[in-house]
Amino acid sequence: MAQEVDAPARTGSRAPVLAGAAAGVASVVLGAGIGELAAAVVAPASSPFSVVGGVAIDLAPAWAKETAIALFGTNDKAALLVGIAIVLLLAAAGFGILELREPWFGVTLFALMGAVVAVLAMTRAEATGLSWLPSLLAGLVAAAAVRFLTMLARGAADAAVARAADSSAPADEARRRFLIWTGAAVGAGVVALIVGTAVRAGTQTVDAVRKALHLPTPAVAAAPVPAGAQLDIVGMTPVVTPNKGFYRIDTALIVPQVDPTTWSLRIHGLVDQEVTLTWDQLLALPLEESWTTLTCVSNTVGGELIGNAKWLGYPVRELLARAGPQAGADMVLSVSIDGFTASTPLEVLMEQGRNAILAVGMNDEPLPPEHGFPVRMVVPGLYGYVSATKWVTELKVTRFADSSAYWTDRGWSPRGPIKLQSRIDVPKRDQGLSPGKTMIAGVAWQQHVGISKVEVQIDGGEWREAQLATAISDDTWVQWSIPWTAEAGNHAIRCRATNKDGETQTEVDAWPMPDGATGWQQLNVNVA
Ligand SMILES: Nc1nc2c(c(=O)[nH]1)N[C@H]1C(S)=C(S)[C@@H](COP(=O)(O)O)O[C@H]1N2
Ligand SMILES: [Mo]
Repeated sequence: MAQEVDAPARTGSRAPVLAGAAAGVASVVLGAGIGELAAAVVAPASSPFSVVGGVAIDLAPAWAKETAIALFGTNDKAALLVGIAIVLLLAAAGFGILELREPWFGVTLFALMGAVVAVLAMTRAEATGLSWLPSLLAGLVAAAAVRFLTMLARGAADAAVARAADSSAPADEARRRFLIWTGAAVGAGVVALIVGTAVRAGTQTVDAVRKALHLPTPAVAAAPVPAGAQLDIVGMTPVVTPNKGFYRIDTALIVPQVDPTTWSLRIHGLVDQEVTLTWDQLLALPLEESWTTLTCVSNTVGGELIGNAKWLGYPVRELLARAGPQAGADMVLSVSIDGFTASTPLEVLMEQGRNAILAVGMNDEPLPPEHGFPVRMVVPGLYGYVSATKWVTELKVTRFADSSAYWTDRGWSPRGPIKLQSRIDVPKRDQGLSPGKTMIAGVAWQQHVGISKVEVQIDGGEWREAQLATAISDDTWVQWSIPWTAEAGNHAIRCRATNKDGETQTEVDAWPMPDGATGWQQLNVNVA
């Protein structure tokens, strides 16, 4: 009997594993909450979660990004954060169990974890002088909490043993104390997390500045959407994508908050003279409107990472001409405030007939924050990863041989002209169809080349030519439709486009990696 009482008093090994795990989890929730709250106050772009997430995004191999987008689409960021939270909770449970067995081990691991994330925070493009603080604080708070909670857990275990030996010993007082403090740690952590998120949304947002903005009247207005560009077919994709529904792809876990009054663009590198442009200077220039359809290189055949908007901006070629690109330069590396970069061929940006712009407006509004406010690049005919830099602050004139961009370093092609593609939008994949007359319709695109023909094939039969709607321009997608008398049964619908150079979309399937997907979309429908 005496032995049984002694053993736990010395080492606490009687305390159940579950108590250690609970202590660890509660400690990390408290630490993370305090860390996020501290970040909201001192370094909003360096919250511990966004640092870890940012590092994970930058280190992730290309196939992992592809898989994430394939599985979660534009919810890939939420999925990443949930993944990080799960890993963190599991690790914390382990640290708690360890601390219970071997005092100071869990404490050390939590403190170390905080220190590592603090160091990582200082390596990020968003780093400011205090970016290390939130993560270090998070680690230290979690370390202190796990020390305290495991001491309570040990006390509870000892009390239980003592009570088993002597039924007159005090009841579950120690156990209650452990549970109350563990619950309090979780509660305080969750509250800190919520308050931190609210504080960040309140203080960091450029929304107020953006809402108060009035963009200048364009010097060159875009022609209105031609009558007949939008097919009147139920379920048809809008030919102009509303800003709210526009696909979003970027590596930013927290949307960069860039104040236009402090924004500037620096053009440097292989140029005769460096040029710096402020927001006021940019808005004072004769701005031009243009219609351009953006497409992501990660878009799979039949995918939805494509959208069309009316952009307002200033031609990049005019700004580059001021700087004077030097002989030998063949690339412009556009740099975002968050460290993202894109490599665009210099000759494409200098082309007279190409609406390659520094955009400030999207569909008659200032750019939405998640689409690059205050300034981004838009280049018709190139995938977004090599042209459409959001929150852009720098244009470095250089050579493909000397510099490489964010995705090129991760295995994607340095150049990314958009490939010829077409998509079936109606009927919808899961739409029930009854036998009889119906319409098949969709969109086709190869920006800056243009579409001359779309054909549709049912069940491997003859290719029939669809009717093209009026295109807004060769820089946008175009809608198409074809009538079909559907008979009962299962059917396979395929489509393929031909561009204005006379080339027809290849049947050969290719994955998005490294320079864009190819192949014919096939939609299987059941008519009953
Ligand atoms: N700063 C920054 N700009 C970026 C990216 C990014 O990750 N960071 N992604 C690019 C990619 S891959 C695409 S497809 C387009 C998408 O623009 P959107 O989100 O406005 O649709 O932005 C481009 N610009
Ligand atoms: Mo993209």
